[in-house]
Amino acid sequence: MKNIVILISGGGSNMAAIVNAAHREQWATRYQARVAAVISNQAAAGGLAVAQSHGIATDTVDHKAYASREAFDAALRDRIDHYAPSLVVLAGFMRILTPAFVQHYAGRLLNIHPSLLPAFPGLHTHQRAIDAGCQFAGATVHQVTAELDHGPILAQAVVPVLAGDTADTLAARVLTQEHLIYPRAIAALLSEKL
Ligand code: NHR
Ligand code: GAR
Repeated sequence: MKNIVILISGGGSNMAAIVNAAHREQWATRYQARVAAVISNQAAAGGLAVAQSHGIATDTVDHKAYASREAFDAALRDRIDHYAPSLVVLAGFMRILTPAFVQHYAGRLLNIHPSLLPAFPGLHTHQRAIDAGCQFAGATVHQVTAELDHGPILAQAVVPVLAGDTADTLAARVLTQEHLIYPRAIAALLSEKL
């Protein structure tokens, strides 16, 4: 069985979309793959309870308990490797990862970023898209490399920016598309690896 470990920081709706797709599409029989664990850097992340309700193992590695990014990443890596993952999936994970961490998972580390990369890497993507006068916004699934939000693109979805949009209304429109493309991109990757 191939193990998928999902890293979250918050509500975990992308994580839930992946878990639901894995269940609905029977990834276990189709791809010999399952979501083995959900790990958060925030003990209060709402997604942890959602994962537990699906019988998925959960863990917290609190970045505030570590003196440096390197120390946090080493602890996070230990916790992740406990599950011997074939794939590590960032889903609303909010800590920048060190080059050593990224290197350790090279080729098996994915992220979903809420913009049409290469536009708007980093934070506050929706406000930046509105401020720039963009007529379209969206989300990008990409492989994670040491350079933030710059890895090879696996999937994208586009939504319109509508008159009167705020960062929140645009984020909600983008998020509905994230829930479609992230499970699909992971399934495509799993079937490719068979
Ligand atoms: N790490 C690497 N090396 N490469 C990427 O492409 C990464 C990454 C870690 C996370 C997700 C990313 C996003 O999709 C991601 C991609 C957090 C920040 C950030 O500035 C930026 C981008 C992303 C995630 N984080 C602050 C930090 O100091 C903390 C912000 C907070 O806690 O709210 O780490 O957008
Ligand atoms: C998603 O929109 C995701 O793309 C974004 O945070 C949201 C998490 O929602 N990720 C980032 O901004 C990473 N810096 P979720 O917790 O409900 O999946």
